[in-house]
Parts: sequence; structure tokens; C-alpha cells
Amino acid sequence: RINDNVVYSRHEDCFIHTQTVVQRFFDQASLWPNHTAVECGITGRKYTYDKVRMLARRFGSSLVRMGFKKGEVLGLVLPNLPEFPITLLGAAGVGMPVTTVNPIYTAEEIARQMQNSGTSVIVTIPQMADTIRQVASMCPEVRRLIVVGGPEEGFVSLLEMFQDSGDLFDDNIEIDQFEDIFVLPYSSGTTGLPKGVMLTHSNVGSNIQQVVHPGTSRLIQTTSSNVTDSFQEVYICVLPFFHIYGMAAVMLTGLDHGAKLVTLPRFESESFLNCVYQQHPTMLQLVPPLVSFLGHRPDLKLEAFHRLHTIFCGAAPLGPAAASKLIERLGKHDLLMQEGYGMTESSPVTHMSPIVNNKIGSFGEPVSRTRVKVVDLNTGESLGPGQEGEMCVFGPQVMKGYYKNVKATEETIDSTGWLHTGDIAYYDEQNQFFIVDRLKELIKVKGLQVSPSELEDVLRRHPAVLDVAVIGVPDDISGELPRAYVVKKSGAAASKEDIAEFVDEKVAPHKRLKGGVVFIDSIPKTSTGKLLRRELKSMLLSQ
Ligand code: AYL
Repeated sequence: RINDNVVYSRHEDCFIHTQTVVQRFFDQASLWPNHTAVECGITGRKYTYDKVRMLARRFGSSLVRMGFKKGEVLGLVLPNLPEFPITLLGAAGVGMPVTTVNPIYTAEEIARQMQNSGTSVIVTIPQMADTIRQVASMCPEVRRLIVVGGPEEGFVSLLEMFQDSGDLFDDNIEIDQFEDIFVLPYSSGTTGLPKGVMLTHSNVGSNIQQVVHPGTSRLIQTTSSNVTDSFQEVYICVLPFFHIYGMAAVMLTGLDHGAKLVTLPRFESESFLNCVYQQHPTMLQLVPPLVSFLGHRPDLKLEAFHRLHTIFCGAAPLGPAAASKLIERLGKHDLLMQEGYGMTESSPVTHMSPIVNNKIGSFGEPVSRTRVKVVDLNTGESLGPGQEGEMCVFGPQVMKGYYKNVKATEETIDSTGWLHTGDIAYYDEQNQFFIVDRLKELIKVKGLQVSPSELEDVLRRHPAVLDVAVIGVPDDISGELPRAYVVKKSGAAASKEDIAEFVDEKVAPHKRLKGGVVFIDSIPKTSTGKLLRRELKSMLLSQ
């Protein structure tokens, strides 16, 4: 190849199937129908692969019976539960794109996403019923509410839908792999408010195959159900399914090769450890704070890790010290500590560290069928090894675009199809990549996104706030925490605590201003009034 300073994947091209993600799941599920597909780590409620397949069809059929049509959006406002994959696959199977929402969001936050995506039906849990009633009153397009459990006034029970005959689930439905949206998670991208990320069946289906590629993962495919001594991967699903990491890289990837998914509705240290002790996971998918958590537990029962072959970490920078500490703690010489990199906009995985001779501190190399380049921030020219610039990626997993937002799409994916990540990185002579900094304004709290623009919008509604800028400040436990720099109106008496509380009531817990509120005289801007966030950050943090 010519030296074009593009890093090509060194892996053979993965197989790209021509089915929808749902059809592919049905085919795979028929290979091991009697294995447990998903089990609740708290209650033990579980479904086999065959049951998931059957209930997904019934759920899809019941949606059609209610009058929903291909292209109408279904909103999932659920914690990790066994019914999550069933409802996701069932809706997608009848051509309905699924938008997923963090279930601890406030009614206002949920309503914004439901309105923006034009959602027409919402699935939730009884604990969220009141919030969702409020959401529905703000969203005239929402025609039905469904509850997992119940009964709840105004909601259809999922159990009732599971009684459907399934006959309206059309196996021959026309779904265009490359055009039709499979899922619509939200991401703030490089700037501004969260936007719907249109991921097609081909995007997510390709990414699953890129991840399970034998050159990239140590995964073992479940052996068929008629073999008595069969092997099955076991995943503890503590990372949320509403986020692309938990959804595609854990749940859907696991289902593709017959894993048992054990769901935990939230991270809580004791229930997480108990689940590990009972289930003996073969792989742990984590984010940096969880790697630190495990590494710092003096009382870990090490025998529970005897089947563990891989610890995978992604979504935020993993400190080499935290990684080494956990490896040392577990004392397993054959354990793979693997890092990955990805974005919601790339379904998500673009890089994974090699399965042998991986470098701690690097997030690895391009997965199969993926190209990566690092471009000069001023000239856009692609750079060679050791040089820092914006990382850009190209491959079948790159999103179709942002939902109803051509401008943001064009700013992110250039005319030749390269996705600009907004991250500053470099690669070494062995084509291993390292993160340097984030160019985009996004804040990452425990691996979850926080959009500064969204917090600024909330802050501007406070009567004492004249101007405001939100940035992320480094934090040992969470990675980053949001901090607001506020210019007060003259004579306004509000305290920092008043302002922080005002925000706390309106946003999900991880978005709270735990990095503090700081009063300043003015916010630095360009002559055209544009906020200079990066400059602001280096200026304010160096003071
Ligand atoms: P979003 N190191 C540093 N930063 C990272 C890393 C990493 N390994 N991975 C992701 N990020 C940051 O959309 C980076 O700034 O998706 C990137 O632009 O919530 C941003 O997170 C994207 O945030 C997997 C499975 C990674 C999942 C993911 C995370 C997807 C996060 C690898 O195999």
C-alpha cells in the first residue's frame, strides 16, 4: 500500500451478513435454543434463547396489532432487565427504530428525547410510571404506554402482550440494511445538545462481527444444545443497555455467540460482587471506575474469577496504574486486560487492543474493515506515527447520520465518509493508538456523556445567571465532573449552593455540578461571541 498515513486494520475482513440484526439473532438462537439467554441477577427470572425469540415475535406482533407501523419509533426507558433485549428485538423486528433512554432521567429530559425522536410508544417499569405519565402529557405523539410488570393505570402490561399469538410478526418484512434505522441512541457529538444517532442494521450488525472476530476477541461460541458438556460465555451486564456500550458491545454481541447475559439494574457494589461470586463470569465488560473498584477491593473472592478470560474496558481513558492493579489483584497470568475505543456514532467499536502482546495504556488498533487516520488540527493533513492530531475513522459501523440534523451530520462525517471523532490521539510504530485529549466539549462522568450545552441551557433559566460556561474537571473516581463558571447579574444574591441545587432538581444525578460552581466576571469569547471552551478550560484550570 502507498504510504498515505492511513492505518488499515491488520485483521482479515469479517463476515458481513445480509440479514437484519433481528433475523441474525433468530438464526443464531436456533443453534442453542435451550441455553439461558438472559437472567436477572437479582430475582433470577430467566429466558432461554428460544423463549427470547418467541417473546420478541409476540411483542412485535402485538405492536402491529395496536396499529404501529414500520418506521414509528419505540422508546425504551428501562434499566437492565431480561425484557430489555426482548422488547428491543421485537420492535426492531417489525421495523420500528428503538430509542433508548437512561431510566433515571427526569421527565423533562426524557420528554426532550421523545419529542426529538417523534417516539410513538414507550416501554417502562412500574417505578417510572408517574414520570412517564408526565412525559406522555408533554408528548402528544406518544399513543401508548407499556409497562414491564404492573398493572399500572393507563399502561398496557407487557405480560398481556406476551400472550399475543405472534401471527402479525412478518418474517418477510422489507427492511433495508443500509437505510433503515435499527436503534436511535442519543449523543451530543462534538458540540451542542444530544442528537439522535441513526444506526442502521448494517452498522450494528457489522460492529458485532467486527468485535467477535477471532483476531480481536477471545470469545468462545456456545456449543450447540445437544452437546452435554457445552461451554457458554457468561457476562455480567452491569453497564447500562441504554448506552451503546451495554447495548451493542455487551448485549447484542453476547447474544450473537450464545452467551448468558446476567442483568443488574444498577451498579451497587455488594449486589455486583455477589453476582460475580454466583455467576463466575467468563468476561467482564467495564468502564475505568469499575476497574478501579475491583482493583481496590481487598476482600475479593478470587475463586469466582476462575473462568474469567478477558476484562474489557472502554468509554473513557483507563489509567495504566488502575489496569495493573487489577491484574495484580486477580493474579491470573492468562487474563487478557483489553481496552477498546468507540463512540455512539460508530456503533460503537472502532479499536480494540490485540489479544496477545497488548500494550497497557493503549486502546489498541483498528478492528476488522476499519481505517483510522490522525489529522493535523490546522491543515487536515494525515499524520505519521508519533504525531498528535484529531483521530478520524472509516468503516461499515459509522452511523448513517444524526436524526433530522443534516448540519451536525455534515460537520461530523466528511464528504468522503470519514467520521471525525473530536478526540486527539496518536499512534506508534506498531499502529497502536493512544488518547491524548478531547477536542470536543463533551464531558464524561463514569463513562456516561454529559453535554455542557445542555447544562448551560438549564443554568441560563436561573434568574441570577447572566452568562455561563460548563466544562469538565478531572476527578480520580469519576474521570471528570461538570463545573459551571457563572457570571451573576449585578445585584443578584444567589449563592453557589442555590445555583447547584437549581440544576440538581432538573437533571439526572451524573449531570449534577459535582465539580462545583465558580463565580467569575466574564466568560472569554471570540470577537463573534463564540465560547472558547478549550481555551477556557486550560485558562481556568491553570489558575
Ligand atoms: P460515547 N479511552 C479514552 N476515551 C475513550 C475511550 C478510551 N478507550 N473510549 C471512548 N472514549 C471517549 O459516544 C472518547 O472521547 O461512546 C469518545 O469520543 O458515550 C467518547 O468516549 C465516545 O463516547 C467499546 C465499547 C468503547 C464501548 C465503548 C465506548 C462507547 C462510548 C469501546 O468496545
